[in-house]
Amino acid sequence: MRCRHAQANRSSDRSRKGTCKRSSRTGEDIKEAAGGILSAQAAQKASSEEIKMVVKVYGKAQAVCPQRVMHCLVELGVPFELVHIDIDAMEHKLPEFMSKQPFGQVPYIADGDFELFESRAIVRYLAAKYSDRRHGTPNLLGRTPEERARVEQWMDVEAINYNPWAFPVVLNLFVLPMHGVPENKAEAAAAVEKLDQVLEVYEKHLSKSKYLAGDEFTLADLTHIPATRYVVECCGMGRIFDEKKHVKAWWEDITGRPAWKKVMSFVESGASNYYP
Ligand SMILES: N[C@@H](CCC(=O)N[C@@H](CS)C(=O)NCC(=O)O)C(=O)O
Repeated sequence: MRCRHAQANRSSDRSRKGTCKRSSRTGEDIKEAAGGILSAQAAQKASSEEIKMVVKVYGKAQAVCPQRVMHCLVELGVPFELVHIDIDAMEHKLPEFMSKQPFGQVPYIADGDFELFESRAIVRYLAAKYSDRRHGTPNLLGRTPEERARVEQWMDVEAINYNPWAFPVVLNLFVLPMHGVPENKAEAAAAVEKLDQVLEVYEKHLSKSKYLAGDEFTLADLTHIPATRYVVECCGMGRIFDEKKHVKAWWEDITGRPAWKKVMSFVESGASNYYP
C-alpha cells in the first residue's frame, strides 16, 4: 500500500489556493448536476430545496477528522461541499473560524442553519438525520437501544482507548517528518506498542463478531478508518494489523467499502463538491 497523502496535498494545494474557497455554482447548477447523478428514486425523495442545501464541511481534505465526516456523508448518500480551511496558513485559528469551532480545529459543519463541531458528534448527528434518506442506507447507528449502545460503546473505545495511541504514531512517524520537524522516536515506539495491545483486544472481539458493534458496518467501524489509514499506509505500521487474522480481515473489509474508496478519490481529485 502506498501513502497517498503527499500526492493529495499537492493536487489540492494546486486547486485550493487562497482562503475558504466556496463553490461558484448556483442553486440551479447544483440541482441539475445532482439530478443527473442521483437515482430516480432518490431524486424523487430529495426536494429541490434539499439539493440546494448541501451540507458544508469546513476543513482540510487530507485531515483525519474531516475525512471521518466526509465518509459518513458518502455512506449516507448526502451531497456536500468541502469548504477548504488552510491549516498551514492557520486559517483555523482566525476569529471567524473560532467563532464556529472555539478550539480552533477542523472540522465543523453547516447543515442549513444548523452548525456543529466535533467529528464524532457530527457523524452521530448525520447518521440520525439521514439514515433513512434512501433505500440501502447502512444502519450506521443501530436500530434498537441495545444496538445503539453497542455502537456507542465501540465509538467510545475508538475515542478513548484507540485514538490516543494512533494519533502520536501518525504525528511522529508521518506528520512531523513531512514538515521537516524531528520526530520523538521514543514516543512513537511507545505508542506503537500500546496500539498493538489495543489491537489484541480487537482481535479477540473480532473473532466473534464481523464488525465492532455486531454483524453490520456502523459508525463504530467508520470512526476508526481515517487515522488508521495513515498508521497503515503512511507510517509503515501495517504489520500490527496484518499479523492479526481477524483485525486484518476487518480492516480489508471496511476499507474496501465503495464509500471509503469514493472519499479517497475525492481527496485525491482536489474537488470541492460531492454528489452521490
Ligand atoms: N475532537 C476533534 C479533533 C479535531 C482535530 O484534532 N482536528 C485536527 C485535524 S484532524 C486539527 O484541526 N488540527 C490542527 C490543530 O489542532 O491546530 C474532532 O474530532 O473534531
